[in-house]
Amino acid sequence: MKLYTRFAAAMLGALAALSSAQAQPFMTNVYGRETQSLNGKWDAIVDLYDQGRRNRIYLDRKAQGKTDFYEYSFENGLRLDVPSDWNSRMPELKYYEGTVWYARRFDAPQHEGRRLFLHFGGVNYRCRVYLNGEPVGSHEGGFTPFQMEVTDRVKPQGNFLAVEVNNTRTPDAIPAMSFDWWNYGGITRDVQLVSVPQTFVEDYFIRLEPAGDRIAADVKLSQAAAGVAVRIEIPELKIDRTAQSDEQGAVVLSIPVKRLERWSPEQPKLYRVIVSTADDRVEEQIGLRTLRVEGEDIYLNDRPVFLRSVSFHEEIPQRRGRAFSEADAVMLLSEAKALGCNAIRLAHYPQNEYTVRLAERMGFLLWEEIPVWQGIDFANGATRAKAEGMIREMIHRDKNRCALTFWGVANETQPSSARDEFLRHLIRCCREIDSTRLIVAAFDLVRFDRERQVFVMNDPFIEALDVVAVNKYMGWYHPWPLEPERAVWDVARGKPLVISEFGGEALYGQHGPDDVASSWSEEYQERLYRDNLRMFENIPNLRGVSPWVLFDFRSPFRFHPTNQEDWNRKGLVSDQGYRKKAWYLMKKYYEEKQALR
Ligand code: GCB
Repeated sequence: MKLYTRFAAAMLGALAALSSAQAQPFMTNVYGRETQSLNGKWDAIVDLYDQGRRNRIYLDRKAQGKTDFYEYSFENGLRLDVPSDWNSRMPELKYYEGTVWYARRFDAPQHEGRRLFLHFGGVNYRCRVYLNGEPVGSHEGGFTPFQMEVTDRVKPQGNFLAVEVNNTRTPDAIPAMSFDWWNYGGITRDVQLVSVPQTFVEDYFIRLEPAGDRIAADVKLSQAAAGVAVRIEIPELKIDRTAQSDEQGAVVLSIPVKRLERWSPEQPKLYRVIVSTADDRVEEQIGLRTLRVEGEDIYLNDRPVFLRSVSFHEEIPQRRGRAFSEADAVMLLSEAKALGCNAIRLAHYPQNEYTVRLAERMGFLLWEEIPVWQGIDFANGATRAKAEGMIREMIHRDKNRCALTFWGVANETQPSSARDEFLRHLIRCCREIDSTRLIVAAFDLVRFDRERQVFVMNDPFIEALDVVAVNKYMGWYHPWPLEPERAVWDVARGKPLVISEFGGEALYGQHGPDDVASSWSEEYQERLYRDNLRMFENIPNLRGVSPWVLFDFRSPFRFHPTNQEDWNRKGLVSDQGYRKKAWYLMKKYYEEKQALR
């Protein structure tokens, strides 16, 4: 009963978080549904002065009479790939921040008696969607999915879909005015037309209960349909259970399980799970494992774990563009695997579902966060509502991924009562939907206490977290106050601590003295890594490290004309895919850590 109430409350909460102007909550596991891809070449119009809406260009009118004319046409103009970003399409759009209209036609035959939804994996940053000349919804937030029901609006032939996309930075947005990555604009993830029966399996949350001997399965049908038989099958475990939905259209089961092979980075076992009704059937691979924090340790399947992590942005450096495909996910994750990682911090926003799903199959523990990245207007209620929408959308999408270990609520925030209230609210939202993950935030507040000669941090907010994470750039933004091997930490004792960022810049192929930061040399970066790894031995509650960052990435405020050229050069791997010296050092460190297990 208690479980059920929590699930129902979470669903209601998800609804409440979305303002009426926004899209409805979306179905889980869209890739397990009957879909028609709307990816491909779309027509586009660049609308620098935001005149398209006033001129209703989404009507796509054509001159009829002799006196008619329209000062636009989607035909024979700019073409953009979906998914992709516009910045990498041509030099004129490299720095563009503003509005671009996307449009395409599609047919949708054979959907008699079905419900249809337009599903967007991600559009950066805000968008309005128009179908056959009518507005059908809008969304804000560049890194989470949304959907719109279009059942009564789709024609068998000749539909015209227009999307007004805008990536202007604003102080009330998340992220806000400045952030250290490229502000790629566009429809950056898959677009699909999803076809489902009238009453369909909208949502489910399937996981191993903390004691490890039962599987919890919560299912929610799309309509509050009582008395519908909902079946859950896990053939390999010989589980086949059917239960009737209640008056909310919900089913809550707790199923005993024996001889389970648990998911872990070493053995990323997944089971085929089928959720069905007489009308609908959704299938996917789900892993089962337990997770908890006890004292200063993180336990996965009752064994303490040390995170050999790394971060990357959702970017393919060699292509200079947003990552969006499964092939992109293979590239990013293979390099993390080669480094010896068992964990990834997905920086600094929810990345696409291909990456998350493949990471799970490859055996990475995941940290996923929303882009509450410095400079957020914490006192603004509208901003808080946006953050809530994002965190709910992220958890809603990925809660069935057992690889998901951490929900990250913030990166580098300064203490204030407005911040505390904002973040506490986000944590409540997380726990309401999913009480099984560890809540984490990254801080940049560690400083050297000269009197005590130790590193300390003073932010009472850490009490609200399961795991405390620190970004610390010793040897780069902060000179060493003493020898690295004497640098002792007394930070967040009693809780597990993770170094969520450290590192420094080097230009691949550039050689120079290992003690001059401005040499931007591989030798300097390598030494900086060596020093930091030494310091890590003196952090008693250290339970994981995550170098910043796997690849060089594009950032518009990295101005140095020869060493940076709009690139943040902290990558262990260059923009061309070459490994720098520090990569090899880090790999050795991870090999040694693994051997200690
Ligand atoms: C940080 C940020 C990260 C930056 C990094 C840097 O502390 O969390 O997003 O890219 O520093 O390179 O300065």
